[in-house]
Amino acid sequence: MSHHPILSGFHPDPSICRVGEDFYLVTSSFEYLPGVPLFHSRDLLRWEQIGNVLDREDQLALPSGQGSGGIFAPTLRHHGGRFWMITTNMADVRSGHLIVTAEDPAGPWRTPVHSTGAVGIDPDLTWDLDGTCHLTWASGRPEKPILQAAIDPSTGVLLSEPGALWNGTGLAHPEGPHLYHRGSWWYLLIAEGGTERGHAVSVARSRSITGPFESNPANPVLTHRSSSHPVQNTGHADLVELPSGEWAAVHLGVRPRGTTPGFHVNGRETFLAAIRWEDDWPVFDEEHHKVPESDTGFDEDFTAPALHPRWISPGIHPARFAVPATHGGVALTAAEPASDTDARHLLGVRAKDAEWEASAVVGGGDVRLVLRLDDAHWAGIEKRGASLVARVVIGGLDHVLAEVPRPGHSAVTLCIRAVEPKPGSPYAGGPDLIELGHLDDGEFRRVAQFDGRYFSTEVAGGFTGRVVGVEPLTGTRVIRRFSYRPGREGVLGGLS
Ligand code: 6LW
Repeated sequence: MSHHPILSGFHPDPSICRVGEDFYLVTSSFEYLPGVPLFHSRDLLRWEQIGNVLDREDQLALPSGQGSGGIFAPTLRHHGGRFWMITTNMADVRSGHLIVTAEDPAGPWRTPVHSTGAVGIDPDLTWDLDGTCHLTWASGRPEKPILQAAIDPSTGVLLSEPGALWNGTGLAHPEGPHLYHRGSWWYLLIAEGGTERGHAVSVARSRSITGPFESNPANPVLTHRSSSHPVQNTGHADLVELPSGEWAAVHLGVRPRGTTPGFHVNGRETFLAAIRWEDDWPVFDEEHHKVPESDTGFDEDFTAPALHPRWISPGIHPARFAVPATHGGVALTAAEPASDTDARHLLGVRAKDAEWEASAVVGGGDVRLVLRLDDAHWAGIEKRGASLVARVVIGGLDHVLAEVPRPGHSAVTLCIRAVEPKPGSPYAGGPDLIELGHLDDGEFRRVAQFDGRYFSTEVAGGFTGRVVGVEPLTGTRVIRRFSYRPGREGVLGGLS
């Protein structure tokens, strides 16, 4: 298996569909807005983000502080000349799943309808050969974990009583169901074991989309549990048939580093596998595709008329507080009342690499460049008045690591780096070392450093991953430029 994800950074619960020669993929987004990032590819290896499905307030509004609530696993399908996306807003889970549709995947997507009466997570839409649409989802109830009902996807109205479809193989948390038709079989693919180190994918088949389903004797068909594989937690897969008639799978995985239990910091990422069919059962071939390292670096001067879809904010659409600045850059207006610890108006991007450097050229006023897992696990370098303040918040701990005079010139380049810890150093057991500082004529000047394990999922918990971005602390502050550079280019070497 290529150890490189096709989507690095926190892009969990992938769902894929194909129209002609074009592949489209969505992932879950939790507390961040816009929700459900959407990607396009023609070779399954290189993906470009073409938007976010839930990019308007009339589609999705999330109260702040959702953390790993908000938008859970989506399913993306194409039927009847239209794209369909279904997911669950955990802040409104009792209303049922949220369904939107569009002709153009880049949008606009319609205002959602809800599958009232179908309560749970991980919804899937599949059309039977007679055109009937079936909603299948995870109930969260161990006695009937996977449920199904016929549905009108344009209204969300259930057209049959929900019924139990399959209980899985007995592992914990049967979820993430998807259905596929091949030959004379219907296949039901699920995730089991929980999204941690025991994660797995299992499959059953039936002559009918409504079952009864028989379990594959070779289950699980994908897992890395109890292995030394560098990619762990593999599970939550979705299959797609290629124009050639071959099949492929996308699934989530994590890349832990450091001492036991291993710390993954960039969330659950999306990986690719080929599918072979043996005795009419799918077999995951993880060695087939050679996935290249993705080019994750970018420089943003905010001159484009609209923000790039990579920009996200917890609990608020970025357009609510980020507007083009008069003389270039982007103007970010602080929340009122601001919070001294919680992200209220953070404009951020997903961290995607083992080593990276993020920098922001900021004008006057108080701003924070922050590396964040959630409101209780973040490290920041703040420009406050005449000082630069390096600070960490971990659980109830809120600690200033160091404070130094800020550089004299009007624009300051705040900088955070994630670097491999030096062997034998006090940080060697962690996944990385977080360095907080600023760039002075391109040279990194460190103000403080901290063990990166405290900004990992194994410490913080949750379903997201690291996000790095800028938060205005007071008033309206201009970010003239933001750059993210992966460390593999060697640009981080040799700096203090
Ligand atoms: C997702 C479910 C899961 O909906 O976690 O562990 C939820 N698996 O499939 C959030 O990713």
